[in-house]
Amino acid sequence: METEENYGPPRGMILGLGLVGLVLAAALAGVFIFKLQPQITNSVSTTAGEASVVMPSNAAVNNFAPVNITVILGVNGTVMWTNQDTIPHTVVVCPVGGGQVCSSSVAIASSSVLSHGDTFTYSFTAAGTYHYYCSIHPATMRATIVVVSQTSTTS
Ligand SMILES: [Cu+2]
Repeated sequence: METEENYGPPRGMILGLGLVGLVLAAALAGVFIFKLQPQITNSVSTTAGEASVVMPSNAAVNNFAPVNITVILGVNGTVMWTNQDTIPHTVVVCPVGGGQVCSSSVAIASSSVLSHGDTFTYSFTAAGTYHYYCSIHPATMRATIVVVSQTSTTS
């Protein structure tokens, strides 16, 4: 990214255009993936910031989306769930090794009842495989977040 030193246009302009291009490319890629792969089951997000999971329309049948994601500690280890459904849902995160549906007494995070448009955010602080579920629809709304440390993703 440091190859523009000897080119004519001001560096600020190049950086600005580059950033705009990156944002546009990311947005287009996101739309492309969303349109063509709605069944995606495992999403590895490396975008800095919050990782996003939604309860889609008819989530009691359709489950969380994506149902499995992998996030990176220190990059996007904070996950935000958004209820896009018209039916209330919850998020109950079980500890590593705690199973897919754990009791509320051992859960490491539990949302309140989320109505349409409500969000719940949780920041993971340790690597591991975390299962979570909706306490209102525990039989059908079950999903997983794999949290990896940043060092395990650099080569
Ligand atoms: Cu639910």
